[in-house]
Amino acid sequence: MDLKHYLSERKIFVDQVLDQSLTVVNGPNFRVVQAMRYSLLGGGKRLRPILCLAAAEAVSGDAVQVMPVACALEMIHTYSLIHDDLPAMDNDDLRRGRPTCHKQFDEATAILAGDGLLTAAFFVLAEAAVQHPEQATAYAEITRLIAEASGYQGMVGGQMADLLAEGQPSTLDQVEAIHRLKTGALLKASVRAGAILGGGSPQQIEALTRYGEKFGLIFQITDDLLDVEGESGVMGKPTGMDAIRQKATYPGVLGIAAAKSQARDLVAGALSDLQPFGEFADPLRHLAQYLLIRRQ
Ligand code: GRG
Repeated sequence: MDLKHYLSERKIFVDQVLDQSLTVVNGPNFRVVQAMRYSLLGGGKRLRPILCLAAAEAVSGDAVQVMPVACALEMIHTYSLIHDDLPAMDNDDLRRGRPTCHKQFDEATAILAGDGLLTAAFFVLAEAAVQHPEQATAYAEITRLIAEASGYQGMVGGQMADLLAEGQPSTLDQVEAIHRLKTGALLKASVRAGAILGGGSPQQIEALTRYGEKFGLIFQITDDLLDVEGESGVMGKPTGMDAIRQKATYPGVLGIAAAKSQARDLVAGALSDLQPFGEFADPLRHLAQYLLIRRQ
């Protein structure tokens, strides 16, 4: 299959629905919606929505029904990037090739834009349950899953641990524990949510969740490697920042060669999780392999 074509088709679909899900307003809330749209619609690979769609497709599910979940995942991811870029956290000026939200607007607006996107995500999930009462239990289960993955038991908890680990010597176990929460939890939840809403059997949901867990780790290892070896022009953000901030990273604790080898082993494991699935899981197979060669 042509992964590039698949990714660009899905990205167009996701971008259209995101655009419709957050329309321009003329009221007193104009500025915060403008900032939310600036960050939400200003680029990004749409990896979490695409993983969710691809997992639903792997169990022969309906992509349209999954779209509210895909949108919610991207809203939560974008909120996390806006807040991560703030001066109180990573203090970054560039994101997705453009000024970060607080640079384009101001800090207070960026905090509110992040808050607005986080709450909008849960509005979109609840609205889907209201509009599709026959699927209300599935949407409720997914809402719980996404809340857990993005909150203190997941991404927020991982971000806290990551900040605390700055400048401290770390072991591989510590790095893995941080990244399972900070980045891995939402990626894993993206796959699991697609599998649940797509109507997968319990065995299929568990197999895809194992795939999603490995995907999260591979993503973070390759993200850390890109920070060392990537080109900032291609990535739309500065590189070399992990070393400057003394972050806990895979290449930092393992070295570059061993980090690459660990990523390759995890891809092999992810492919074996997909073994029981037919060709409908090809996008997930190619996505895992793509992580090893991605440049952004
Ligand atoms: C502020 C609660 C809170 C959490 C922030 C996700 C995160 C936690 C911080 C982002 C910092 C960072 C660069 C983490 C490395 C992994 C990561 C999430 C990279 C960005 O995700 P991509 O590559 O971004 O999917 P795009 O722009 O393509 O959507």
